Amino acid sequence: VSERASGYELYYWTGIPGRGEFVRLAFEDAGVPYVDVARLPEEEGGGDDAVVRAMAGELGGLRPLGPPILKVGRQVIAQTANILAYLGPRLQLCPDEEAGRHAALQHELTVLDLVVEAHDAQHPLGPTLYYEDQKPEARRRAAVFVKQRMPMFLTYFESLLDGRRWLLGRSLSYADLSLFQALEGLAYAFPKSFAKRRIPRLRKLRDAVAARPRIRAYLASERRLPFNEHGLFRHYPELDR
Ligand SMILES: N[C@@H](CCC(=O)N[C@@H](CS)C(=O)NCC(=O)O)C(=O)O
Repeated sequence: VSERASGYELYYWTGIPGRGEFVRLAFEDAGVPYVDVARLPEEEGGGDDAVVRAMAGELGGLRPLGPPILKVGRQVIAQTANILAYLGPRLQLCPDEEAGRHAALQHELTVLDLVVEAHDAQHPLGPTLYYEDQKPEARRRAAVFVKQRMPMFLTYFESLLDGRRWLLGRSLSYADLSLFQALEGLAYAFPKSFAKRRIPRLRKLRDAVAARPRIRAYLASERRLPFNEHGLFRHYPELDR
């Protein structure tokens, strides 16, 4: 199947893994081709302008507030968890039955809550101010994040994995891939605090995802964007104490 023929078009900013990465990991693990539209050459319709146009409603359908945005035929779907709930059964990355689908979505939303708190720990006054303009507030909020909130989320996920390989049991779901990405992000942003957590099952899950053949190939490819100080997870050593 050529990328175009699979019909999946992802719109996300070019310079950061961000929330687009949760969607990419699902496609990559499933081995289903997708077009990462903004990362095409500009003469082929790529560039961040493609995302801006999608946010302006040029794809049709419901106008999304922000990326990631998925276009499938004439359907346009936004909100990370919503995109994954749509893709889950189609990519065989969650159970088909209703209870299982909602369990996967519940885990996904919890992972994304953690992601938002990690981001907000570094931007407590909101995303419109630069980190440099909210450093004292970030120092206070990040201290609470690494001491209380991050451990609370990690302990919760660790306890879910008691006697299970994946969040839903024997089969991997898109929520496991997202949890992997959240753990990678926390290890990047708060390396010292993260290293101190006693979370053997989560570390095993992280290694198990990274070792999946398609994910391993993806992580080694140029498609995988490194974390950096423009994204959701940033490394500011002064906030990692
Ligand atoms: N809850 C939404 C959040 C979407 C969102 O905030 N996207 C960011 C990029 S990660 C964005 O650029 N939003 C547009 C803006 O804030 O201008 C989701 O999970 O998709």
